[in-house]
Amino acid sequence: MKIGITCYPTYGGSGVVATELGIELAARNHEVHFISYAMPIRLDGASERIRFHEVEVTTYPLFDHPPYALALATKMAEVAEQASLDLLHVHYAIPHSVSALLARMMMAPKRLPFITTLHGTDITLVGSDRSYLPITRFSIEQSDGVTAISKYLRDRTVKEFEIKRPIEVIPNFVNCELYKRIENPAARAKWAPNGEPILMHLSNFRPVKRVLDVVEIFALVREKISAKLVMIGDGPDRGAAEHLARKKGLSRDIMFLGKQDRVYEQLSLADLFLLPSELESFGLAALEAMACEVPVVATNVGGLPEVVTHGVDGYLVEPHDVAGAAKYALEILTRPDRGRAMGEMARASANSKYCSNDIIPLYERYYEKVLSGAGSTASA
Ligand code: GMT
Repeated sequence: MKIGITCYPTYGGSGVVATELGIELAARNHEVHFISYAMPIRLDGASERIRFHEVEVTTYPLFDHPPYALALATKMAEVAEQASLDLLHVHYAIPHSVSALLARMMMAPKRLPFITTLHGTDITLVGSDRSYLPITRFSIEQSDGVTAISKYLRDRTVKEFEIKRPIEVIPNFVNCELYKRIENPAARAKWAPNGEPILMHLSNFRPVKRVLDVVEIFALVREKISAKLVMIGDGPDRGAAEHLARKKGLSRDIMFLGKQDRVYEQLSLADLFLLPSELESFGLAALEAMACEVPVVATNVGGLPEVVTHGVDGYLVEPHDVAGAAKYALEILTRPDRGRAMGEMARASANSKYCSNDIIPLYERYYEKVLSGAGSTASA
């Protein structure tokens, strides 16, 4: 198949999923065309069957806000024509599904179906804002196929947007051959020279991730035991988190690495992963940690209970419950045997439910279904 993929190319779960999907599809002999304003992170010349098409947004003094959605629609139609695309697959509804809808109309009478994958904040935060809700609902209804990355997100979309059409749940995935535990004592020793346990967090440091809670949880852990915290990623709350770390006298114990390319190398070094988000439609970072045999302490929100099983491969607490999270963190870190056993369960869960080898064929089958014209009808 010839597939056009559009996503946000920046540091964030939906862009990562879209990029990894494109790489996996190319490895399965599909031709993949990424259409976005910049080369997606993690897409570094991955395959000769992958092309990148940059959307250039012309500005003009009249435009306070250059109309990216229109430039994107134009580029989608152009690429579809030149590369004879079979379909477009857009990640994150706003504004990508609207651009795809325009591109489909521009291509008529040639057929250019499009699939929208919902990732989370496109529904729960941005999409539910009154200024975007009607057009988000319209573009979902108009899509030739719609997928959501968790049951939670599908159900919430159907309820809040009063969607009548079927939405297929295709969960996020991880490359289980790449994301696996590789012991590296020398690398560990750089962060934890005295064999301290290592806690880790990875996100885009947006308010929804509650990175200050990560620091607070660590501070409570640190009151009881020696430990180190590694923070991976960057975003609006990084400065506040660094400030809090300094205020608590923990600068030597907390390392802020910023954005990293091969996060599996770091995740493999962790003893515990913290994800105390206010909301998480799936929690891809938690899954990536689990694949590396790292147990997770996360919040009992959104799609996270579909990923983390409380008491088996991690623990779930209510949002803002810093003390509860610290208690569970200590339970894991002070009993390394328990931590390792939970880590192995985490890997087993990732392996059995979320490996790319099992999930990518679900996308391929869904593409075929949409191409056959059956994407808007319920599965048998
Ligand atoms: O919050 C983020 O990490 C960004 C956001 C995105 O769209 O880039 O992430 C959403 O999509 C990820 C990939 O499907 C999910 O793993 C995240 O749970 C989801 N974020 C939220 O729901 C807050």
